[in-house]
Amino acid sequence: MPKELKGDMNGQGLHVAVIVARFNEIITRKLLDSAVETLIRHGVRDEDITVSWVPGSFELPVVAKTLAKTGRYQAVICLGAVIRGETSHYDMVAGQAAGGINSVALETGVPTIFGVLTTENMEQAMNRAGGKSGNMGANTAVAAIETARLIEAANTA
Ligand code: INI
Repeated sequence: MPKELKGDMNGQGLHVAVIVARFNEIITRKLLDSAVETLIRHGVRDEDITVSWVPGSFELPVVAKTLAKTGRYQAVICLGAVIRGETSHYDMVAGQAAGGINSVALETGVPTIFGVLTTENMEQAMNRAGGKSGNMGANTAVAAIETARLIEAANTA
């Protein structure tokens, strides 16, 4: 029987950093509220969640790296909204945020969750921030807990 490593969805005792971009705050605040609510629903204590605001999605990776390197957090969640209609440098901001966040995860070993919406327009962003397509903030909270627990299981197996 092969051994299976699994991350459970018990958030008790986890310390989670959430970094959120102020750019398009009308969207990102909804992502934040949903992420925090979902973390708490899975047992993460309110006082074990640290929220940091950054100017835009481009700044998410550097703050994520700083927080991940402290060793105080089992997961880091990055939240932002990059909307194509609003900017000509959409591709650069979105690409650098994604690549940077991935690098933080790989360099530090701390699960660093990509919660940056990349959409064509504001309506699509609204749909994914609590509208008809759910809320990506909640998905990031679930991904953070599961990945943190899986890494814990891998390290203790
Ligand atoms: N930042 C975002 O998070 N979303 C955007 O859509 C966006 N636009 O449109 O440009 C954006 N730009 C700001 C960027 O993230 C940095 O804060 C800025 O370039 C300073 O480094």
